[in-house]
Amino acid sequence: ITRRIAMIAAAGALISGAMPALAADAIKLRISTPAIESDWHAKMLPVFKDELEKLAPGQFNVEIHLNATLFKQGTEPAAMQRGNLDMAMISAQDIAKQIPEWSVFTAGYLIRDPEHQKKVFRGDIGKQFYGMVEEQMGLKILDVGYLGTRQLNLRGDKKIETPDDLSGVKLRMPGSDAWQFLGSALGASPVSIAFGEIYTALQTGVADGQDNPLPTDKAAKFYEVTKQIVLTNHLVDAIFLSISSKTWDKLSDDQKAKVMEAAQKAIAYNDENRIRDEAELVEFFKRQGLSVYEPNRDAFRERVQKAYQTSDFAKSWPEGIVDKINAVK
Ligand code: KDO
Repeated sequence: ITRRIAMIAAAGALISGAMPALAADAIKLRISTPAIESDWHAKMLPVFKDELEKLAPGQFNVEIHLNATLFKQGTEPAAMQRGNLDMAMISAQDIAKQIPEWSVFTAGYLIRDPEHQKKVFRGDIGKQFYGMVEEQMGLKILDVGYLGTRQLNLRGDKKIETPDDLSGVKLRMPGSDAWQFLGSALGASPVSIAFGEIYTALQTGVADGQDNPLPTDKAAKFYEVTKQIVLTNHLVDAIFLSISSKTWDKLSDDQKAKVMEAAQKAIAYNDENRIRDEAELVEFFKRQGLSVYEPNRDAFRERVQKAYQTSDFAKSWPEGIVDKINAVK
């Protein structure tokens, strides 16, 4: 047996010596996400994979796992920290569980629009906050992606003008303190449900509503089981394409640069498609029979901003950070 193993090993060495681009030599990059196939942040992953293959042929083996089949929503950071997962698209809410300063980015009505988001995270503030993630969590954020601007999407047909109108509304939010807090700040009664279970929860009435950006509402067909979309614009949401330092540190400088380049191409693809979609989708939902309208946004903004300013979260925000974020033009 030993001889046979030795022979196989020798043959392997021979083959890999002759063909360095063999898949067996390639660095495996396993990506896990709760995103569904038809949504833009899922569609950007094959873009990442193809770009990386073009830039570094045969050097990487990108494996994409959608629908939270590999890791449950929100457990990806811990999986990457343990070295069980290479890459994921994580949220500020996920990060805030371990780095309380990050909760500033879970606050509603802070980031103004996709452009503001890019400038904040690609500038000095991003450097400071990405540094914390690298040092404290052992994760490297490659780039920020625009997930979209979150809106309310409800089963009932009662018109919503102000946060008071949401009183008693069971609003599905993802399962973490930061998300639940946002639901309460909006005036609703938050219920924690994973992304993959939203459709059924809306269908059966376990939830009266949910909040997601319009492109996701379309991709997940939530319009089939809801009657209205209230354009609150309450959270300009981000996803952070990240890689475990355990994987990142194994790469050569050249490979790092190529992974970064492919990540930025994928993010650009996601952002362009989402921004275009958001401009067009109101009409789509109206054609599906939903009523889509703007509530009293000032009333929502005032209530949500006050809730965050006076929250425990705010106690951990770096001094002056809100002013600094506001000042980014
Ligand atoms: C959601 O569960 O509502 C959410 O939009 C939260 C995001 O942080 C992100 O996890 C997203 O779901 C998934 O990628 C599914 O689109």
